[in-house]
Amino acid sequence: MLRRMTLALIAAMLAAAFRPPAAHAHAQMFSVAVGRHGFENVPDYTLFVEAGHEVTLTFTYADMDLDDDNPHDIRIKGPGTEDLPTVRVSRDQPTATITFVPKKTGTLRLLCIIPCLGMENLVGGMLKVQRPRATGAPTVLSLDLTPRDDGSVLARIALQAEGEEPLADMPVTVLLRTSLGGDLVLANPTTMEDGSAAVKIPTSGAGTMRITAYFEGGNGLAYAEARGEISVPGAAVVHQPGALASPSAPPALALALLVVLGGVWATYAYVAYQLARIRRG
Ligand SMILES: [Cu+2]
Repeated sequence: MLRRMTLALIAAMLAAAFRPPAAHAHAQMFSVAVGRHGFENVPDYTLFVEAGHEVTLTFTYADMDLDDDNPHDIRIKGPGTEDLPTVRVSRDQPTATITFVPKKTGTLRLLCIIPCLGMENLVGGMLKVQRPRATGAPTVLSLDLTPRDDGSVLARIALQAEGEEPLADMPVTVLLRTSLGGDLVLANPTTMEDGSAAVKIPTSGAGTMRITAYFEGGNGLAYAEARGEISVPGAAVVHQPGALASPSAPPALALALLVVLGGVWATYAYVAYQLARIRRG
């Protein structure tokens, strides 16, 4: 029964979210490929974990395609990690595990501490230790991102309890993942009668926007989140410079400017002339 409920919830979350959440509450087991292109092939690998709950990281060697061995000594650095082991993955030892309980919220670093091929890609890993998430009756949050004609993006959120029952009057948070890796809170709407909320997100140029919406849970309801990505095209409308900032100012504006400036200088000249006359007098 419980297993069926769990499966149904996972299926619903997968269907609702564009991508499954990075971390499930309390099942903090992660498999991390380690190779010359970075942790999981990216130089800025980031993992979100909950404080106060055990985290298990299983590292797997990802440089098997090289002719030579390229061992990596992996370490977690940051407050409270002094006693953690440094583990090695290599051709002969392709997996290694670190298990620990992050005590405090904050950011821990994940890095390779020996010279290796691609070492520059293995120094920027991060473990973001977050507040423990509320547990309770399962909730499902869905996020839908649609581009609007004015260049902004409309984020529509729906929050439901089990059995698709809408959850009204609940605070949800909409975050933007910035290029620096931080999260920026965009809005904190409250769900309406039908469990929905909508937020207009301004865009600041072309690129991919990564949006996360979450419901904190509490009062017997579990945490829920959904993530989405949307590619924003040229969005030239957003930061259009004023007419005078353009390389060639339109003639009418240039003329107007000339008249105004001319007026100012004429006034100066008149005052100077009057002063000279008074002095002579
Ligand atoms: Cu290495």
